[in-house]
Amino acid sequence: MASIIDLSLPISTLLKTGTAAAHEKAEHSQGAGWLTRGELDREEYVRFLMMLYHVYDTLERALDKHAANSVLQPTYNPSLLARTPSISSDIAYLLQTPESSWQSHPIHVELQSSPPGPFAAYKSRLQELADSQDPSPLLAHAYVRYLGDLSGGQFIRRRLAKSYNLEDGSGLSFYDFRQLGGTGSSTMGDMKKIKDWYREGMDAGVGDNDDAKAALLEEANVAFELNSGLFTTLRPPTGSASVSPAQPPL
Ligand code: VER
Repeated sequence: MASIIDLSLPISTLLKTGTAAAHEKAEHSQGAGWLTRGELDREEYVRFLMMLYHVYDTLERALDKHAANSVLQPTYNPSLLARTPSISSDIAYLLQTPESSWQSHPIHVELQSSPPGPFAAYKSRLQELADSQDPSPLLAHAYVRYLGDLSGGQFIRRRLAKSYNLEDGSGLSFYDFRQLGGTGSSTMGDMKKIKDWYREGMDAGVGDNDDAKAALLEEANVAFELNSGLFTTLRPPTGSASVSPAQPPL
């Protein structure tokens, strides 16, 4: 049953309540389970990071390009939020290659030559918004990724550290954030402060614009769908009972 949406609420509240069902679906998908339980084969986790690298690269270039947009400007803070550089350094660490050369690794070459449909769809949607007259729906994409990384990401980090032997923190910089207004690493309390700052920024940028609120809510649900799509591209863990037939070696 369609729920009634009260557009007088601030966008931060609308996004949280209006994407709760899509969050539930993404969180409980098979691929999310493999990821969060640290069950993905190490190479498959790297392949997932490579897809995220391109998603963030497309998103963050678009946010740079439209930094002055009034809806996007209050939450535009690449030195705090940008994930492209940290994902690149994690991939290089996990593959034990210099950062300048992971893009020629066979896993990446395969991803580029035959990109899975949902991965291509995610990048296309972001590029379409980057190129459009009204790029403000990019805020919905930034919200879905960054607030997710600042929330569930911290739980995932602990599981990955155990599974892939990364307990000294190397290879996990994707999940690290600087403190708001500082240079040190964020604790969970600092992450909450960043999330509150982000919500305030969204509310300030969107204000009382009901059309913008409705468009952002719709786009945030699209963003969750695109993330669920990415999870469907994950190859089952080779130790899993659901591997049938056996996966070819990477
Ligand atoms: Fe979510 N998430 N999440 N999440 N998340 C929280 C908040 C939150 C969790 C846990 C939590 C995704 O998946 C997971 C998102 C976005 C996303 C908690 C709070 C787990 C354990 C998983 C498992 C994979 C995914 C896939 C996404 C989107 C890419 C957002 C945007 C938020 C903030 C909600 C808000 O507005 O406060 C414990």
